[in-house]
Amino acid sequence: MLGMTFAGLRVPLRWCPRPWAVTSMFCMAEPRWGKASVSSTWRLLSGTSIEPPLTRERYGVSRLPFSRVTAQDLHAFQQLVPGRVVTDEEQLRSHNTDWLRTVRGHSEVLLKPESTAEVSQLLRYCNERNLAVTPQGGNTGMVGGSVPVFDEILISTALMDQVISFDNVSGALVCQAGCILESLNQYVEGQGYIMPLDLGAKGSCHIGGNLATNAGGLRLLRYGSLRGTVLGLEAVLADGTILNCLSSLRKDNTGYDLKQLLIGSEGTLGLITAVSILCPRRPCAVNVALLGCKSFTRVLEVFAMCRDLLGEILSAYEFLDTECMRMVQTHLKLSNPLTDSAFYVLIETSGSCASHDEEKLNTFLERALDSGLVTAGTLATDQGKIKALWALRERITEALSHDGYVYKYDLSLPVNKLYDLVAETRVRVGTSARSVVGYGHLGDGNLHLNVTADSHSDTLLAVLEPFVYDWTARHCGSISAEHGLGFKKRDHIHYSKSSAAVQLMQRLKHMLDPKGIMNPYKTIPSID
Ligand code: FAD
Ligand code: 2HG
Ligand code: ZN
Repeated sequence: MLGMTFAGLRVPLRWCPRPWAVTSMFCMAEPRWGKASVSSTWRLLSGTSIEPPLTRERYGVSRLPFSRVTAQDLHAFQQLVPGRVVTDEEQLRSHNTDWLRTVRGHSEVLLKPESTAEVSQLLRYCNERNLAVTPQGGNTGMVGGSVPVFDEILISTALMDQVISFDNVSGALVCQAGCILESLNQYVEGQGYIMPLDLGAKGSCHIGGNLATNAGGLRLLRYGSLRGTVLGLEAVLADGTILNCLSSLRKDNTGYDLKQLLIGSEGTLGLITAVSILCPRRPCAVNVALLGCKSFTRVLEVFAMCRDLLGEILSAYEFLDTECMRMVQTHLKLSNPLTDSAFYVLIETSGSCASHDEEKLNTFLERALDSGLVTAGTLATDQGKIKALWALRERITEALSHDGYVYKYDLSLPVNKLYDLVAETRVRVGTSARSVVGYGHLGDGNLHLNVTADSHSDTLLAVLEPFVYDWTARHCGSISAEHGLGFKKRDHIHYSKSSAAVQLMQRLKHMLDPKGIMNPYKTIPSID
């Protein structure tokens, strides 16, 4: 029986009789895949029911000269999607406001197509009439891209939720864009596979929305970005043209790879209607450890050690600071299984051979403790405990939304500089913020810097911006690692992209959507 010292205890690896609150538990765990219910993240998690001011008022935006919806338009929509034209103000309310409750439009109509043909007819009509449109999936986006700024027509993928095919030899899943990520994961799990992406919003976000934002999430370290795992997609362009690139081939170098244009385009180039995606095999041995570190330098050293000693079985390396832990404890009543630490690291391993993973994990944990890089830790033993550990990381966003108004920054930075920005921001804002927290996908070099305050304040915003963007550009980072630009960040694109790149984006946009009806005011600055 292997054993090791951890938090001063010598604990055999397969032995874990202690209650969850005890810090040292070394056991190989059941996979965490599966069982999770399709909870509505939107309903469960959004922090406050208070409506934000209208976007046009808070941000002083001018409406572009699109047509306004008339009774005749509503009649035409009824012909195209009978019984699926929503105009009731109460029903529209949650679709007009983002999950964070920071931006609000005033669309008067939401359309719910069920098929690609219906989307095509709707967009052709809107384009001819010069009516602006906002595609909407689960409305969990973080940058204000999923809700209208003015009265754009909402086109929801909620009723496009059918799996089209699944190849249980290759793992290629083809489905409509409105399938909820968590439902898809449950579906493919039944066949021995998992989805290549996972995020805290899985209970609400749609796979089409995931592609449209090129969502990263918790499995990117292992399975890579959607740009690699998406095999094909189908989209409808502004004029109603159906672009069928729904291939399930691993290799296809015939011409330009058009799907890549749509991935991460945030509804500005077309509406994604179907997706073909490669699912990895469900790993049969999954372990999750939560470790405490005294400093961020140690977090980095543990990461290097992890990569050396865990190699191919490392599937997530996430970090959170002590302020994040305080947030989930205070607002969500989650319990910290460790003694207080300045930093916490959540490590997941996934492999196909439990004994092999066990051996590797033993070596790693032993070294991490002996070297003093880690001060405390716990290894989850079963599905419930694995979920409890993940909750401490996954639910930070939700906890923050209970803390007040949240200023969010989602940055890619060289890992050795990553936490310096949090420390500098803390000093800079002083007492004008409630909290400044840092967490994220450290294994991917992705920092989530969040600042909470009593309410939205232009003064605090001016303290934060352009400081955060300048700092990021100076360190050769990206101002949008995984959430996109949406409404809130589009005018900051120049911090991360050259003028030549932005101009080419504008020309592509103009070519695909000459009237600019697709999600206006978002992602790239308009040409004028
Ligand atoms: P929406 O929010 O509805 O839309 C997002 C954007 O995509 C909008 O611009 C919209 O117009 C466009 N869009 C939506 N559907 C389509 C379509 N079919 N065709 C064209 N355009 C479309 N993101 C990460 O990257 N990593 C994370 O770890 C992560 N965790 C999160 C955790 C929580 C609790 C929350 C609330 C959000 C999180 N996000 C994360 C944000 C993330 O972008 C989304 O959750 C998700 O990818 C958006 O999907 P959605 O269906 O909700 O899209
Ligand atoms: C996460 O990694 C999400 O939890 C959300 O990307 C990050 O709320 C945030 O800033
Ligand atoms: Zn993230």
